[in-house]
Amino acid sequence: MRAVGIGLLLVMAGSSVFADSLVARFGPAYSTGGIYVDVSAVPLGTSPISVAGAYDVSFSPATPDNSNTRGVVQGPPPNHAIPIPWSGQYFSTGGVSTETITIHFVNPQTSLTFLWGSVDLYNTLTIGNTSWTGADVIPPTGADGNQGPTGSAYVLIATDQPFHDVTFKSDQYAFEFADVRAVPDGGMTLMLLGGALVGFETLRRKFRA
Ligand SMILES: [Ca+2]
Repeated sequence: MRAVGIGLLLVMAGSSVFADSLVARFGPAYSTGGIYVDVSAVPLGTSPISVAGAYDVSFSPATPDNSNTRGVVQGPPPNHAIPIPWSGQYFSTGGVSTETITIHFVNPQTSLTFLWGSVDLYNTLTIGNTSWTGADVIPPTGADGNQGPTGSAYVLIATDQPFHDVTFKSDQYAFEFADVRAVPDGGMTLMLLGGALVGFETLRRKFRA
């Protein structure tokens, strides 16, 4: 009986009330401020990026790639679609399940926003113990890699667990994203949006196991 009680306590402690929230919409962007991961002037491909005191970007595999098929890319396919309405250079990963792009923020963050698209069901974003896929962004069946304006969405994620690392992964081509920003007021923004969602805009909450 005592063991059962302890077990229940452990289960309750494990099923935390802490939640991660995500909202998504076609536009406009949720923020034009924050810590902006600017790739407009970096070399195409998979060269590591480091901005002192702000962030680092690492690519896995670390094998150099400057063929404009993964890493920092520009323009339309073969292997990626331009996030709409973005122009200029952006990130793209995928093709093999072990391929990832990780952004490490020097200081802990609680909110992230970026333009995701084209959104595919097999795109996965991981922050701490929580992962999101394309199915969390454009419901219910819209995450099909549509390369038109309804296939990309701005997302805003807030968490009560400060994080340093954000990992983008895709089992197939491709997870394309741009305009990545760590923003300080995401939690408040999510609270406000929670009462005023319109159109396809969705609020998803996830609870950590
Ligand atoms: Ca895509």
